[in-house]
Amino acid sequence: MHKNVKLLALTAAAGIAVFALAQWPVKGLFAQLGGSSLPAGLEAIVASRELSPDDVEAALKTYVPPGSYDEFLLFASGGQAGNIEVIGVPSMRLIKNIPVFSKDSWQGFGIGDDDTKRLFKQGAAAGQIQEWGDVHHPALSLTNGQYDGQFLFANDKANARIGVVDLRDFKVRQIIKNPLIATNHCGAKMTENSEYYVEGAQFGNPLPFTEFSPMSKYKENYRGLATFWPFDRASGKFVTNRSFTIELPPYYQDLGGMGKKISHGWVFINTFNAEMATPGALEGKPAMEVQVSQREMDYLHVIHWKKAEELLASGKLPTRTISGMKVVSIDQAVKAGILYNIPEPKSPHGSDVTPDGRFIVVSGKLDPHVTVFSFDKIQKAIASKSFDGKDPFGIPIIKFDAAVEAQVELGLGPLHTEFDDKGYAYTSMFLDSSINKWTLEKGPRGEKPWSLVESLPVHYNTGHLTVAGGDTTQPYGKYLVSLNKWSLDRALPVGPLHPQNLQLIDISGEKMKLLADAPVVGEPHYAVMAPAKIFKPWKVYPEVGLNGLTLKKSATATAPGQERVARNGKDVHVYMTAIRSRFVPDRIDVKQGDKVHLHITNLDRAEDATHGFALSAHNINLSMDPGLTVDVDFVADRSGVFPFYCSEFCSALHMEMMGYLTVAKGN
Ligand code: CUK
Ligand code: CUA
Repeated sequence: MHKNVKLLALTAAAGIAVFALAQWPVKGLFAQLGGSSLPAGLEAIVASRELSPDDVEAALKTYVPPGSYDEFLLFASGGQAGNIEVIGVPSMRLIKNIPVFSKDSWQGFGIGDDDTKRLFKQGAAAGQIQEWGDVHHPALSLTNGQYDGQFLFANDKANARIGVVDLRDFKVRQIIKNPLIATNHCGAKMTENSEYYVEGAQFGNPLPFTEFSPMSKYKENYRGLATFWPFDRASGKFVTNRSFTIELPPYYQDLGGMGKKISHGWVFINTFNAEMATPGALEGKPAMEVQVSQREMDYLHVIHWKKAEELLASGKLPTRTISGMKVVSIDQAVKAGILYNIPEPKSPHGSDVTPDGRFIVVSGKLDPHVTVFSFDKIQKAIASKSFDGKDPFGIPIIKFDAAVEAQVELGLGPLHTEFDDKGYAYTSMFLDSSINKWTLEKGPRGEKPWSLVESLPVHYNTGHLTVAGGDTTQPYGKYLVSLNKWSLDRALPVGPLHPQNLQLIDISGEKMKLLADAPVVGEPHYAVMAPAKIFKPWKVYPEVGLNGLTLKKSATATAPGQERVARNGKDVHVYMTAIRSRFVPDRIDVKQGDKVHLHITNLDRAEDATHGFALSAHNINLSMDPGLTVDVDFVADRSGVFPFYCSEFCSALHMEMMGYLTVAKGN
């Protein structure tokens, strides 16, 4: 069956080739395949759909026949939708949504269950539960600088939080909130062996942000920072009480590039607003966009975190505790030789380290070049104290000329850079709306070093781009996805809010080739892409009665035959099971004012036999994957009769999988 499909595709390609020979200028694929005969019908399809040879090639390259799988998985940030979308490449089909900071009623995430309540509580900001997030930078866990397929991390820019997704079941296990800062940005990048997740602040604020200080004291009292959160692979969690923070100036810390191989132990975080401007439009101040673009140069923070870690371990680096966080002051960091600045051109954004760890590529949004710094030169400059004075906070400024390796003129609005397996770099050009391919120190095909090779238009205003493995020590290459901010004419009109547009680009050949448009939900920022085969997710949970958050046997798991209702004063505990196609018990009779604790165990062991639990008028929908026990608490505060039912169509008798909650009037 499968073989036949492939055979058909091949014959189709060959057939189309003949047709193409007759109709269009012959190129690439068509030239190679010419001479075969065209199966009946295909010629008509190509003609009626007005497909060009390029279209047909793109179709054949992205087509994944029904029942077959994609080669890569793309984890794309959903931006202010607070989620991560899992997309198959090359088909660009959406395979899964992972809710991280925002609710998702399909997965019963945040729709009443106790586990999400606990998660959201971990992520409370200034004491308030936040039910959404702004995901910018997904990151995969690393072993020796390469994706290991175990964990996925995502930052929430809006609330300075980080979520951990366990890739055994593609679910969130932990949300942590940085108590010092209101917003974060850089982070989302792991050190080489997932020792630390590095979180950088975005907008300056007093430390902690819950302390008020007037704007007029911005320089004195506001700060930025970088927090190093140790990750414990065994428990799959951040060990928050072992974190350390390096205080930074109140410039806006932006993207960070993580050192690799020879530069392992260092992180390179760019900043903007070295002007330290503050808003005040009504007081006659220029707009922030004007104030923040005054200077020719901002600063790239160069941080030796490995040395900080060692000095902290031996008690040689003094810290103070703020809001429970261990903080190294700027002064101490400078004294210890773990913090430097390098000037970087106008409104920097991306900071990306080459796979060999030798170069750091930064892009100034208002500079037509990308600037390439050499790690080796940075080390020499530090050793020989090749400094250009200090910034207003006493941080030594490494001489630009002493650190720079090359400036490559690429065009307008360079943002982010990634690398392929052949030695090329690719930069997203926001203003030019293109992906620009360029050479590093060697042109893989004999091109000039440090020079633009090719520019491919994208639609439109690309933000990030991602190459498969493009931020690791060993990129896979083959595909590049451009994550575009505007879509304009790229999708059928569906109202003034357009879908965002991802574009798949084939980078395996000499020339880049645009293969597909893929509209998505939410603002796409960064994405990471890895071969599907490195992921080994469970098909069902390994045992029955697991708690979905701890993955340990739930204290409230209920075995078949053990279903019961246990009343203790006003607390009513219902130990329920779900199996195709019934709930036991299927009637819950309580009095108004009772507190109901439902504990539902899905006894099914079959793959995909998920049950839902939707309770009318109580804002509750649970999703119980096979093996899970899910808990929900609520007060039966209104009298009435409320049906509940399974909200997953699980069997022929799914419609009958229901019950009633009856609430008698209290007295
Ligand atoms: S940022 Cu969105 S395009 Cu938050 Cu990574 Cu550059
Ligand atoms: Cu269980 Cu439908």
